[in-house]
Amino acid sequence: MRTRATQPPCTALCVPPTCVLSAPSSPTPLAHWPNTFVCLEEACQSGPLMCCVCKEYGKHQGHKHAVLETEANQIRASILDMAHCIRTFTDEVSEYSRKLVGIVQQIEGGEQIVEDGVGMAHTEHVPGTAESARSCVRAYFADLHETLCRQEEMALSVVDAHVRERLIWLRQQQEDMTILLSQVSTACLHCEKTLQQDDCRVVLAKQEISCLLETLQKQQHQFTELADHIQLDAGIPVTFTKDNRVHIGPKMEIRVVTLGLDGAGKTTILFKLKQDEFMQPIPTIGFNVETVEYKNLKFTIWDVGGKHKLRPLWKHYYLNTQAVVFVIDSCHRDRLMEAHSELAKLLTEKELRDALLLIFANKQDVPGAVSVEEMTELLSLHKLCCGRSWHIQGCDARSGTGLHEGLDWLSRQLVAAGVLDVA
Ligand code: G3D
Ligand code: MG
Repeated sequence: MRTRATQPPCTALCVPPTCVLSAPSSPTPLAHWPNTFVCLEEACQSGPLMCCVCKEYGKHQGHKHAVLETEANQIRASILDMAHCIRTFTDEVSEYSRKLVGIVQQIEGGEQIVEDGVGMAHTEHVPGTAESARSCVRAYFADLHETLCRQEEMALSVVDAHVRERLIWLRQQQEDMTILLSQVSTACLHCEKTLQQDDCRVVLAKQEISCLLETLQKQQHQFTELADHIQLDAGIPVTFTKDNRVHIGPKMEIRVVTLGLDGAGKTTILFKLKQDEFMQPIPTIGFNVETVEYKNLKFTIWDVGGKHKLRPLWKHYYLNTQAVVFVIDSCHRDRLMEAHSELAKLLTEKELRDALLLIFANKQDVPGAVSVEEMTELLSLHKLCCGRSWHIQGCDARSGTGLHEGLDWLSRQLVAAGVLDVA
């Protein structure tokens, strides 16, 4: 018995042109497939089943060659189409693989044959992008290292200068104390000698002794005053700024300039920080300067008049300024654009390039005041202050609300992390 499993079916290509179809007489070898018919063509008889052409095109009816040819041509055309697609696809994959090889080579670098000036070919090492990236990192860190070494040297020279000055002063003090001790012992000797002399000489020495005792008393008084004022302490408290400068001493001095339009509340802020009490401010004609101590920082704050005529003077206060406090009146919406343009001008100043910028959105106590968020939006602060260390803080200078938060931000920006004494 012919089975499907043991022999392949007849294909279209093996079908003879004159294949004749006939209903299989019963019993047939394919009796288990009652609806199929066997091609009676002799060549098909050797196949296991009805040939596929009979199956597709003409059960009982003979092969329809025209249809067969059309179908075959369609298949051929689709094979050709597919072949074209496959070619394109192969080209694309090859191109991609070629690119991959190229990229790997570019990353790894390697030997390349190049011609010299006289046409002699020789191999040359071409650095890959990996090598270039490594060189870039090395150059960056070498630069950083150099900067750090320079900063370290500068910081050490500050410490050395401090130590030198302090030792000079201490040695001077040592010398002064030696002289003082010798003067005291000379006076004591003199007194002792006088004590042993007869009455007449003692009386004669009265003037000299009282002068001596008076001098000694003066020296003692001076010494006590000095000792009260000077704390003998071997400690050298060191603080670092974020730009790696070193500061020696219990308080770090920071120069701040307070700017803003007239009436924004600059003077009120300064007075509030200084005295922690509200004083009726008078319009600032020139400038006010106050020292405000906060945590381990000592802010020297320059409050410069904000009237239109005085604004050209602002630039005289920029030199060595580490921070600008720009005060804005939050309840004066119609002056916001004027404040914006003054701030924009300020930010273009070369001397203030590295200065921190703290913006106080003042008068937040006034109903309807522009909020910090709205102010940030209205003045396009993110765009305006891009690339600079800045912060906007809402405040009310009359009560002092928000002022210390602003100074806290400044402290955090100025002093290297971990060094700030937050006590
Ligand atoms: P300036 O130094 O920037 O020019 P001033 O501004 O400090 O002289 O303040 C201008 C006015 O605003 C003052 O009022 C002051 O009392 C007031 N002011 C300052 N800060 C605040 C605040 O936070 N809230 C409120 N409500 N008023 C404030 P006068 O009336 O004296 O002009
Ligand atoms: Mg003022």
